[in-house]
Amino acid sequence: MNAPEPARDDLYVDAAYDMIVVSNRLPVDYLQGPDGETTWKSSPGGLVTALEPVMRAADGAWVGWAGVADREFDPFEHDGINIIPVPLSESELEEYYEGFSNDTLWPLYHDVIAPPSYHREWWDAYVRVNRRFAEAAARAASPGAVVWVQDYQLQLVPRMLREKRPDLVIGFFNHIPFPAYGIYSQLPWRRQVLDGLLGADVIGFQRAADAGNFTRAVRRLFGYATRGSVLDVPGPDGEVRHVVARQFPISIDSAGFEELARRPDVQARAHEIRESLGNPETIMLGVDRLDYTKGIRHRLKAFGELLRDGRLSVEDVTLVQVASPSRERVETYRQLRDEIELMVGRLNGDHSTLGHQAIAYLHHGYPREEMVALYLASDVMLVTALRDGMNLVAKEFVACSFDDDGVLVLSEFTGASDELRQAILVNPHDIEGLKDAMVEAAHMPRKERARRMRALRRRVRENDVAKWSSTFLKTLTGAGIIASGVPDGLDAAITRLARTDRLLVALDFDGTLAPLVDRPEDARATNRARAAIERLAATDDTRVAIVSGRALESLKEVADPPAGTLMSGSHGVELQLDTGGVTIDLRDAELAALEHLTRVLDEVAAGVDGAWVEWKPAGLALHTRKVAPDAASDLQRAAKARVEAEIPELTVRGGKGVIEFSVRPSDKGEALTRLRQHAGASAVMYVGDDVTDEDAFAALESEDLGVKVGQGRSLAAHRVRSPEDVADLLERLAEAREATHGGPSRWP
Ligand code: GDG
Repeated sequence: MNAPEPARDDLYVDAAYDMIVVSNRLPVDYLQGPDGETTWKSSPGGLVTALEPVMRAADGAWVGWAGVADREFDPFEHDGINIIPVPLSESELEEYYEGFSNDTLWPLYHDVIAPPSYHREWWDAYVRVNRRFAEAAARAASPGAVVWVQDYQLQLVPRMLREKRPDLVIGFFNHIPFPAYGIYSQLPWRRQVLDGLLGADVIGFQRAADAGNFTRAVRRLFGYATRGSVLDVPGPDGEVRHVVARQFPISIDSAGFEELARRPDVQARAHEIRESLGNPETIMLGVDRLDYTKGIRHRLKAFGELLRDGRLSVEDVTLVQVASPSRERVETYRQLRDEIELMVGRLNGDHSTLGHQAIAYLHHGYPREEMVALYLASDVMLVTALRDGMNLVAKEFVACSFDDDGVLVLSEFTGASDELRQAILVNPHDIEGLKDAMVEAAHMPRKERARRMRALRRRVRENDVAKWSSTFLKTLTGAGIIASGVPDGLDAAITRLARTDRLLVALDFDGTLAPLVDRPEDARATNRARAAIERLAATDDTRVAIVSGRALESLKEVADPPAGTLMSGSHGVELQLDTGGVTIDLRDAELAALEHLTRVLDEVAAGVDGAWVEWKPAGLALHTRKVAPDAASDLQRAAKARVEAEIPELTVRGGKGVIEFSVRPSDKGEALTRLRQHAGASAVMYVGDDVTDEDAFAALESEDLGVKVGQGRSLAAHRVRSPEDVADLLERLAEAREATHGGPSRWP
C-alpha cells in the first residue's frame, strides 16, 4: 500500500513465499509417535479453512509455534502448506504466553473482567518473542510479499517487520476486543504496543467499536491525524503512511458446518445424545473454552434460579455445558474451574433426580463431528459472554440449524451480536433479564423460531470466513482472492487500449506466459497464449515484446516466438531489436567481478542438492527453487553474505526461488522504455508476475495498461490470477485489435 519503495538490496530474501500468515500457534499439532518420532496432525480451525485456498494459490507459508516448549523444528510441508516453526523455551512460554499474553493483555482487553497482572519481565519476554516471530517472517517473505499477522500475542510484529522489510505489505488482525482508552491506558507499555500495531498497513478488528477505541487511543497517545478508518502515521523519513484501521468481523466455514450437520451419521449421533439425556423437552447448550470471559457462571446462576423458582423443571429441561480445558497453568483459570465445578456440583445436588440430570457438565475437548451433533441435539444455545471478540460458537450453532429450528440466546457483549440481531439478545450481568430470555427461548413458538433462524442463517451463510479473509486481503493488497478470468474493469481497459494507433504488447515470460516449473529449460508458453501472440503480431501496427530476466539465449530457446517479436533478456541488459541483437561489452573490471562471482557461487552451491547456477552475459543467477525451503534460505543467505563481503559493487536481486547478481545494473523498466522508443508505440500493455516486473510497471505512462499476474503488492492497476488468465487476456486483446486494426503489416 503506502510502504516506501524498497532499496534494491532490501529486495533480497532468502526464501520466497508470497503470502505469509504469522500466528502464535501453527495450524498443526506436534505428536510424538510411539518410537519417539515426530509426526504432525492438522488442527483444522476456521482460520486454516479460510486461508488454505489463499495459501495454496499464493505459494504461502505459516509461521508459528508448534505447541511444545524447548524444541526446535526445521521448516516442513504439511498437507500442502509450508510450515515454519518458531521455537519457545519453557520460560518464554510462562512469561510471553501464559504471562503477558494471557494474564496481562487478555484480561485488559476484555474490559478487566479479571485483574490484569503487569510484570516487566513478562514484557521483556513479549518483546523478545515478537522479535523472533518477526525475524522468521522477514526471512521467509519474498520481495513485496503479503504478511498477515494474527492476534494479540504478536502486536509488536508489524513494526518490527516493517523495519526489517519495508518492501512487505503487512496486515494485522486482532481476534479479541480492543478496550476503551480509559482501560487501555492502564497498560504500562501502551505506547509501544500501539506503535507496534501501526507498523501494519491494515489493522483489522472484530467490531467497529474496537476499531474506534484503537483509533482514539492513537489520537490520544500520538496525536496522529485520523479520517474515518484512515490514520496518518509519519515514518522515520517524515513521509506519511496511510494506515487503515477498521472492522472485519470474522466468521466460520458455514457450508462446511452445514454439510457436517446434514450427514446421516452426525444426525444419528444427535439423536443418540438426546436419548441418553432422557429425551427432555428442551436441551439448552453452552459450549465455551473454560474462560472467565464467557459468562459461564452467570449462565449457571440463572439456570439454577429458574429451577429453584420452578420456572423450569429438570423433567423438561437439561443444560449441557461443554467447558473445554484452557490455559490450565494460569492461576485465574484454575480458580475459575474450581468455582464452576463447585457450582455445577451444588446445582446438580440440589435439583437433579435419579432420572433427570439438571446439568451435564463436560470438561473435555471433542472432535468437530461431536460438537456438531451437540448443536443439532440442542434446542437453545446459550452464549452469555461478558466480553467476546466475536464468538464463533453462536455462528456455528446457526450454521448447523439447517431445519430453521433452534433458538440462540446471545450476549450483547459479543462481536457476533452486531450481526445476529434476530437472536434473543441479553445482558448477562442482568440475571433477571437472562432468566426471562431463557424461559422465552424454551417456550418460543415454532413459527417464531423459524422466522428468526431463517434470517440468522442467511446472515451466516452470506458472511462466511472465506468472505472475511478475502475482504481483509482485498483491503490490504487491493487484490484479495483473485478470481479466474478477465475482470470487467480490465476487459473495458483492453477495449480502450486496442484503439491506440501503435500498440506495444510487452510480456514477461516465466510465470506470465509460461506456468512456473522446476526446470527452467522445461518452461513453455501456454498454447493459447502462443496463438494469441501470433494473432497480435499479424495485426497492423501491433508489436509484441518478451521481457525476461533470463539470458537472451535461453529466452529465445524456451519462448520460440513468432518472427518479428522484440526481446529483452537479463533484465534489460540484452535486447533483440529489428536492427539486430544488442549485446553488451563488459569492461575489464566487470569481467573480473564476473569471474570472481562465478568462483564464489560455485563454491557456495557445491554439494547443495537441487541448487544450480545460471550464466548470464552480465551476471549469474543462483536457482534454489528445487532446494528444500530451509536449505534454500541458508544457501541464499550464505551466497549473499559472501558476495557482499567480497564483491560489494554488484547488484543483488531476489526473485521466486532465485537470487541474482549482476555486474551491470539494469532493469525491466529501462528495457521497456527502450522497446517503447524502438517501436514508436503510442500505448503499451505490460503483463508480469514477478517483483522485477514492478520496474516495468513503474515505467508505464497514463495511456498504458499494467497487469500483474497473481498476489503480492504491485504498481499495476489490474490483476489476473495465472498464465491461463493471461492467455484469455491476450485472446481478448487480439480480438479487439483485429476489429480496429485488421490485416498484417508492420511499421516502420
Ligand atoms: C477467540 C476470541 C473470536 C471449543 N471447544 C471445542 C471446540 N471449540 C471451538 C468452537 C469454536 C472455537 O473453538 C471457539 O471460538 P470462539 O469464537 O467461541 O472463542 P475463542 O476461543 O475465545 O476465540 C473470539 C475467535 O477468537 C475468532 O476470532 O470469535 O471472540 O476470543 O470454533 O467450536 N472445537 C472442538 N472441540 C471442542 O471441544 N472441535
